[in-house]
Amino acid sequence: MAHIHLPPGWRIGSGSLTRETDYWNRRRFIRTAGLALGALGLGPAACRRSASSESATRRQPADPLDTIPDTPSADLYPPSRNDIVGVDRPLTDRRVAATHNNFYEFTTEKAEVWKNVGPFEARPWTLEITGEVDRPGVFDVADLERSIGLEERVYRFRCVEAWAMTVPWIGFPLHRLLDRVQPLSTGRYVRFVSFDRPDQAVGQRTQTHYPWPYYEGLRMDEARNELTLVTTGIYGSPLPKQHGAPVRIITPWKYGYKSPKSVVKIEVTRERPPTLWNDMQPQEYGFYSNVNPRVPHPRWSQATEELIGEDRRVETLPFNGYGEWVADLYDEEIMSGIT
Ligand SMILES: Nc1nc2c(c(=O)[nH]1)N[C@H]1C(S)=C(S)[C@@H](COP(=O)(O)O)O[C@H]1N2
Ligand SMILES: [Mo]
Repeated sequence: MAHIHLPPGWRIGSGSLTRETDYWNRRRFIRTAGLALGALGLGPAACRRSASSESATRRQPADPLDTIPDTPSADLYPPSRNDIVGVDRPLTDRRVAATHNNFYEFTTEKAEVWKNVGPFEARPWTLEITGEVDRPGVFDVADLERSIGLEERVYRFRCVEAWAMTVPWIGFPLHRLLDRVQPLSTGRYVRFVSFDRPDQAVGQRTQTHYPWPYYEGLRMDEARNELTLVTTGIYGSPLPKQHGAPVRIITPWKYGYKSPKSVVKIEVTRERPPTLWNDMQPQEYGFYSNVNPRVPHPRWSQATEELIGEDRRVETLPFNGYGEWVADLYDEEIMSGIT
């Protein structure tokens, strides 16, 4: 089968490509006409934008690390490291991580995301917390960082495409935030919604076959697990925009797409919320999406992974190595297939 839109360096073993985008790129190829019309329809928005003032941050960044927004809570960085979770791998190079991103609101080209985030205004930022909670509210992210406090945690991170990195995230456990809003006993799941700003995110304008905004979800016990991190920084600094500034979720035992970036809303729900990748491709992406070397993706093996920037492959660990923290949350049925 012909693969369209090949990025360099992502052929694995058999020559099959391990990309979440493949399916949709094939569809896009077929639907070129429709896409072109979609792009034309965005003319007026583009005109409006060029009329507004072009500040330095809106231009194409000169450097991949030139994408950290002005952060009112910058004085909190770097916080001290919390070592309750050990890690046995060297840290991924900071620049490698900052130039190898999945953030489809901008582009599906990993190496190009940082070049496209200039117009994205990531600070100031508010997070709405709503749904089955006693004290819903709209919270300023800098206020949350200051009042809850920050810590650094080094976690392995595993994308479903079989690449992995090891990075020092900064943030606080999601359970601390949930305690603030006091979920009701009817709240059994947590839903996350990313931003919807086509005027600031070129991929949201041009890739109209994705159901923006990005949405994800966790079961309440997963959300309250000690490992689940509300993440506002990486490598000692606030998050660069390409990593999901100013606030994203990290669940290190799950495939990377369960870590929504630039989240604007957290909703506690009674029912299991739909998730973007599961809605688009249920045969390939489930709700739980725990890292599991036993269950291959329909288009590639999950037995090993490539450490980005290191040019080597290692065996994939069940739950990405975090089984002692999370294995008891799941039964065999959840772990036996694409769930
Ligand atoms: N809003 C949003 N969140 C997202 C994505 C995305 O495209 N949009 N991609 C996901 C995927 S597939 C991965 S692997 C990680 C990548 O995070 P990183 O670029 O910081 O390494 O972000 C996840 N969160
Ligand atoms: Mo991913």
